[in-house]
Amino acid sequence: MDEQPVLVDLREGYRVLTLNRPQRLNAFTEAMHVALAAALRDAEADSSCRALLLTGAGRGFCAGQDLTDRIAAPGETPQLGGALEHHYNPLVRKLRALPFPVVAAVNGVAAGAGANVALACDIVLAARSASFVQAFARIGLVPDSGGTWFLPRLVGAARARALALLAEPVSAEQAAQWGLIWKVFDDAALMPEAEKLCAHFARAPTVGLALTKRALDAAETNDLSAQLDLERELQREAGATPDFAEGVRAFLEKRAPAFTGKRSR
Ligand code: T3D
Repeated sequence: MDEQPVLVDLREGYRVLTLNRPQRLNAFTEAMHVALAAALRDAEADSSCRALLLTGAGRGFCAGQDLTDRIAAPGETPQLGGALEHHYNPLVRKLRALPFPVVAAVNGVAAGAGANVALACDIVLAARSASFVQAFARIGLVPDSGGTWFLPRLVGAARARALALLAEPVSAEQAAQWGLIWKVFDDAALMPEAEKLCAHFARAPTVGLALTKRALDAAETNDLSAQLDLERELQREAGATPDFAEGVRAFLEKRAPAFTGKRSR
């Protein structure tokens, strides 16, 4: 058993979570899911945490489900629905719903659920040597962890189908050109850039950003009229935060704002 399948590092205003099974390219086990879920809960419960950075130890980001846990005995039928219900789906829902930005620093290959967990993060950065593989088709599975939802929205129907049906790796450069991810950095620059981004978010108007995440997620299903109503409600909430008042004051006083990320006046 791995000592610590997820490493948690506390920084000023944000946390770094590192998937830590490098010998298996950080493939998910039950223990890793449990540790990651606990780390996400702790981050959410900490009011001083205003951003999260998710990365992988060693040369990979995450190779999806650890397939050594899926070797079926003769006559046994694997029950994969349970793993999705109890682990992968709650993980993706939690990443989307966290009330602060989540940055993925994809340091190497991201395959299967590992690729889609990265895509569930708010901003995806990747090392030039990284790649993204919808590996499911190679083993007879369906893209999960939101893959069938994220892919067409991010890269369009034609590319989504080819990626899902062929399971060909996409380089980090190609992923950025297609809009699958935000930016690519030289390998050595990835973590400094990702930490810089999180440090920026740690000083940002956190509540406004959390409400923006909610608005963008809801826009996937709302029609324009419903979305306008939602924007009105979320703007009411954002307008009541101390950070809005500070943002306006700072603008008028021609100085940098000192946002606190606090919820209400
Ligand atoms: O089951 C459920 O709960 C349902 C949910 C499923 C979600 C999923 O994620 S299904 C998809 C599972 N993942 C995969 O199918 C990917 C399998 N891995 C690969 O295709 C390749 O390893 C990569 C493309 C990711 C990287 O290739 P490469 O050549 O850079 O590395 P490698 O040599 O294949 O891997 C290095 C080691 O990691 C190797 O071990 P070894 O030989 O050095 O002892 C390899 O076996 C191990 N490894 C990589 N991925 C996995 C893994 N071990 C277990 N499970 C893995 N997913």
